[in-house]
Amino acid sequence: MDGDGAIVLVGNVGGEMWPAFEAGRRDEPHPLDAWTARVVTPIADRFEARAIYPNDRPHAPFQQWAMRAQPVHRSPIGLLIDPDHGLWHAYRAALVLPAVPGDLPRRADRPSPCATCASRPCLSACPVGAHSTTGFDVATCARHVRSADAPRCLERGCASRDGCPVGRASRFPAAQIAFHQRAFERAV
Ligand code: B12
Repeated sequence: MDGDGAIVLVGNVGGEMWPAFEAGRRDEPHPLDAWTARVVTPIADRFEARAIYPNDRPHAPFQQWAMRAQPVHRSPIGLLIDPDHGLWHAYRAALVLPAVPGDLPRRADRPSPCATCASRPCLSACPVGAHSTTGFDVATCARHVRSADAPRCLERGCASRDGCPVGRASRFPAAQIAFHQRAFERAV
């Protein structure tokens, strides 16, 4: 971050977060956001940091911060792609630190896996063609997700995200995929 401070991003990769969330989950609105805040707040307090969350308004530029922090790149479908974990990662919080710690890891320099992907299955996998080189047609996606039409993207997850061959070992478990799809269905 420019200026005196630093931003540390907190994220999840693959399914490793899910058992901890399931164990700490409560019956409350936005349970993942609420659980994240319970986990992150004491850490932020310890470092005298301010916590920002991806769904805070106005939206903070998490993807831009992430591209500065680690070798992730914009994929053709908008999600950032990680060379090892593909599309199976997300951001849960950002800690705004009052000073730059001396031991922050340097950003590694690795090319985007999309640069050598000729077939671009992420752009052709959507059953209703919601992803294209011109952007993401949210309304078309939402209509299909809410319908009873096959494939049932609501339970099975986004076919475009799943169509990417990179980082398959980090694919989210079924329960995590279904949770995020239901949240997406409510958001759009
Ligand atoms: C609004 C939003 C959406 C909207 C997008 C609306 C639209 N017209 O495209 C909706 C609700 C549709 C959406 C959907 C999803 N989203 Co979303 N979304 C956000 C959110 C909350 C704000 C984006 C924003 O405006 N940021 C502010 C600008 C200034 O910051 P930015 O970094 O520059 O943001 C850029 C991106 O938004 C990008 N962008 C443009 N078009 C699209 C389209 C898609 C699909 C995505 C993901 C990004 C994207 O352009 C912006 C400008 O540069 C971010 C969190 C955040 N705070 O960034 C998550 C975020 C971008 N989403 C994320 C995810 C994972 C998803 C879903 C896969 C959720 C799911 N179902 O599991 C889906 C994708 C659905 C699909 N089929 O592809 C992740 C991406 C992680 C990654 N690896 O990159 C983020 C970062 C949240 C997180 N917790 O990590 N999302």
